[in-house]
Amino acid sequence: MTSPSSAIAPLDTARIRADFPILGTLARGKPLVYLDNAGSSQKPRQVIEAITRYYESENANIHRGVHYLSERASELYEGTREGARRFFNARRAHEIIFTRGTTEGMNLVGAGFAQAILKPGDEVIVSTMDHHSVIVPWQQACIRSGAKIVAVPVTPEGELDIEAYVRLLNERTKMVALTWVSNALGTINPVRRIIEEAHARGAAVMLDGAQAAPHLAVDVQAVDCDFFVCSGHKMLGPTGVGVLYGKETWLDRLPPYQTGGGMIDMVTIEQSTWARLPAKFEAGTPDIAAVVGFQAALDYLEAVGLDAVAAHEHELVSYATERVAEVPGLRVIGTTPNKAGVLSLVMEGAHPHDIGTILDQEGVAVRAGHHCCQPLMRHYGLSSTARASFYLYNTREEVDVLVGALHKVREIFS
Ligand code: 7TS
Repeated sequence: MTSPSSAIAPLDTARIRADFPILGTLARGKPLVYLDNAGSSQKPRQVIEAITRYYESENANIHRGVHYLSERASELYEGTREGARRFFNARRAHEIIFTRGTTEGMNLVGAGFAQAILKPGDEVIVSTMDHHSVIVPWQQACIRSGAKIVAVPVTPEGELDIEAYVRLLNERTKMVALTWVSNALGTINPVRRIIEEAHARGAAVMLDGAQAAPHLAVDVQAVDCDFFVCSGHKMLGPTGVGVLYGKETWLDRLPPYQTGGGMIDMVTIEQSTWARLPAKFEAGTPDIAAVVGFQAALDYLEAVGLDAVAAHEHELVSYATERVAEVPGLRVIGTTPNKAGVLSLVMEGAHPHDIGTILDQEGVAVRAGHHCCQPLMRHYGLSSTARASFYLYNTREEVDVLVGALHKVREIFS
């Protein structure tokens, strides 16, 4: 595996764990070993307290009232927009749109392209390793607009076939929508190269950052993506909030996704004009408390440092990869050296759901299933895998518990 810079100090996991009340839970009578972080991360006290504080002393609707609380709530909400701008290094705060999460952001842009950009004969590129929340919105955008959808193939190690990608690009390609970090394999895709190749042919690029934002430092200007989406709940934040970043020039070209209060300029019974960015894409009352809590999550990640998080996960996944090799009949799916903290496993003679259930009896939480990546599973001739996914609060000792539990699975199914 490629090693992270040795200059990065190791994380103080004991101190970090003390911030996460849920990690003290007993699951099935055993200390919880939470390894379903790609599904959703746990929340530090700082996030939980920000949400409580909001409801106890800051709650009102935003952008509407002239009163004290409404001003306070609006300040907090817009403060997070600026916080997210800084966190992802967007040029302008109004290029940050709050959504419910990755899925909603992808649908917003897909629907806008179907309505305003895509024409019959145009092409959209996705990849075989993408999450359904990339594939399905773009597939539907293509069905609606008469454009054609094509997919970049995946190599046996679980990397994108970049030569095949370059061959798929042509002057009809309008959009390349891809997962930055695979939730099923952990593969970190070479997005800089992917974007350069797309831009050279005039295609826009939308990155699914659901698994990138929690685990590595994201700089949207440095990678030069046109759109980027992520989910707060996977990066220590609450459910109900996500970020859509879009370059101003692109967001200005897209029609609103939802209409109603807060997103208009002028309304008559027959027609309406739209507010400027970002309001144009934020119809109705958003999940204000979640946006407030999200800022506390960004602050937490910033204080720990994304480079330190990435190095910690790299260390854990390398150790886990070594240790699971001891378990007879166990195979890791996705073996590229350049991967984030995801370990997808299959075992001869044992169904992934059985693996998940037996691990659960040991207090170990993993996910078993297709991970919303059916085309990828089909590529491997599998219906599902058992997936352990790591985060900043996980430890080597927890990897040892996982490996011990996998040995039990082996005994039961041998
Ligand atoms: N893209 C990727 C790469 C993801 O991992 C997920 C969620 C999504 C998009 C969708 O995010 P949402 O917040 O809008 O639901 N992935 C997973 C997972 O791997 N297990 O549960 C959810």
